[in-house]
Amino acid sequence: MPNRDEKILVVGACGQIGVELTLQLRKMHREGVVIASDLREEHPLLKGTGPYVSLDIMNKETFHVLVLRYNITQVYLLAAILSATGEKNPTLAWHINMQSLLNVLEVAKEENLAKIYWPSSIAVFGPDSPKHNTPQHTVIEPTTVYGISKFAGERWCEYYFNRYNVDVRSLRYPGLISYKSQPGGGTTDYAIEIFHDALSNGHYTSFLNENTYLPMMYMPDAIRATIELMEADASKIKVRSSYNIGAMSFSPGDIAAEIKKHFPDFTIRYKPDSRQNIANSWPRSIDDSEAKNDWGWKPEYDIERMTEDMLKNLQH
Ligand code: NAD
Ligand code: AKB
Repeated sequence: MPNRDEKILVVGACGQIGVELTLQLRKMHREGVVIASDLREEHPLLKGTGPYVSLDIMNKETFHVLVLRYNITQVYLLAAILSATGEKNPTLAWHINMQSLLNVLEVAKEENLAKIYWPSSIAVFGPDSPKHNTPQHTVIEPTTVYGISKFAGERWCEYYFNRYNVDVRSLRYPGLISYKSQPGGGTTDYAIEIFHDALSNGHYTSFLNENTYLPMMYMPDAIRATIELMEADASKIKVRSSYNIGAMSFSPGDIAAEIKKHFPDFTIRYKPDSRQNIANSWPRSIDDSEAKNDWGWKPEYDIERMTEDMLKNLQH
């Protein structure tokens, strides 16, 4: 049951996850409880569904004032620079990914906010981490600036929880596949582009090789995981850095074969670019048994069901 005094701020609400998370949170709460914010103009799907404010999360003072003005009790921080974009400007990616989190954690500490959500990623793992069923606790030596910032962010989350009792919760999302809003510059974006190109011209040129396996998840599972984690009793949250969560693992070859079941004339060509190196450094599949044991995580979508749903929705 949502608490009547809860006031939720989503930062980065116009991005791939933010739009869908905001819409889902608004379904669950009374009108006006969920405030969406972003640097960008309000996303068309959010218009008319609730309050929207323009916010640069890098400005701690403005954020702090907003928290006080709206009596915010929970923050979902989704603003970040993703893996592929991060490699183009590493110092900017580090600055934005770290400072945004520190601003939120500091204000959460100062104002005693009830709960914070901040996502990490499978990008925390590096080439020396086990590739198959990568465990929760293992070698973590990321080689991308995005992964380094996510790993440092996880340490900060655990630190603020242990030192200041800030109830911050986190998931290491796999690559997320969705149709409502565009992806924001990641290495797993191919798995979304392929659907759009399959429908618009029957062909896709993949920037990853045919056999590049990566952990993936359909957006409805990711949104549900986020909300289930945030609603779980605090006593169940044993991992205060960030939880591994998984759903499926596939390669560009696999997803092309799945699309071909629906469109037999679909063709694919492989032309790997610099994103191949990023993908090579990441796990192929994830062990999410701690999330399953601690707070009951269970994915619903596999590659078949996800492909069917993506194609159905993109054709409407
Ligand atoms: P996205 O790039 O689609 O969205 C990020 C949003 O943040 C954008 O709308 C952007 O305008 C906004 N933003 C950027 N800088 C800002 C600032 N200074 N102030 C306010 N807003 C700002 O990203 P996403 O895919 O929705 O990812 C959200 C979070 O989830 C990120 O932390 C990302 O690392 C993480 N994540 C995403 C995936 C995925 O596959 N999408 C996988 C793992 C982790
Ligand atoms: C990316 O590819 O950068 C993201 C991620 C897995 O964190 N989708």
